Amino acid sequence: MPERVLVREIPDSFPRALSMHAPSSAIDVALARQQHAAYRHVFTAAGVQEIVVRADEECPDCVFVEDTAVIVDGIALITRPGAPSRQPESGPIAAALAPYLDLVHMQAPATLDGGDVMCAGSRIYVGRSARTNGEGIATLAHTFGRDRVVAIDLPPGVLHLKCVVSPLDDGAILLADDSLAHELFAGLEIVRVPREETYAANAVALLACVIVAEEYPRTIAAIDAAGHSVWPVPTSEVRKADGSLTCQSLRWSD
Ligand code: CIR
Repeated sequence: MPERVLVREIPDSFPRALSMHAPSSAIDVALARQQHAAYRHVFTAAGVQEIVVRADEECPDCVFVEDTAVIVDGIALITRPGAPSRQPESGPIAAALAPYLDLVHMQAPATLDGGDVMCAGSRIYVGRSARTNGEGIATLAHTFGRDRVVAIDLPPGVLHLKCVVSPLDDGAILLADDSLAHELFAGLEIVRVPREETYAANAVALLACVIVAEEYPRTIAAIDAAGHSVWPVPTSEVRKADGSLTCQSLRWSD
């Protein structure tokens, strides 16, 4: 259970956020902010202390704070996000984390998006992707321990590792069907997400509940059957910018 959560406000420039495919309709910033508030409410209702960083209009993607840091065992690795337009996002997040955590700063030419990193069991899985390069993976391994880090080549078209897999609890993960080989996650219980609900494989597990994208009934039923209570939230606007749930926060205990 995280004690703290860091989120960042949505800028007016959010409709200019990166996306792999043009959305069918433009991002509605007011609706995006309502949906962000619904997401944030789950944490505060669970008693998690919230730290809020102000939006930066020059950074349309700044709500996606997960990509700017990887937090493990009291250390925050401040990343160089793989998209150059997103690299200025890391500085203000580092400043906001500094009172709570020891910071390590990734150096060029390394790039890594936090969305490519998943801690599950004793391991740290990292996706090699269009955003995360070999030097980024080497920095992750150097920072947190080579023995714990498992690198996975992502299939083409998958933006981040956690688009298809996310942790449910210490011993279980949610994994989209037909995405990654189950053998990669030996020792972990796999809760399967049907291929047509792949988007819902990105969920945020708190002690009290699991935050899941609404409108994915088979995934919600699978998480429920695995013994977790589910808190569905709306995601239509972040999804237009290739965002989902884990990417909207950084979570840790200190
Ligand atoms: C991007 O392309 O970088 C953003 N529009 C979306 C980032 C989503 N981040 C994540 O899933 N960790």
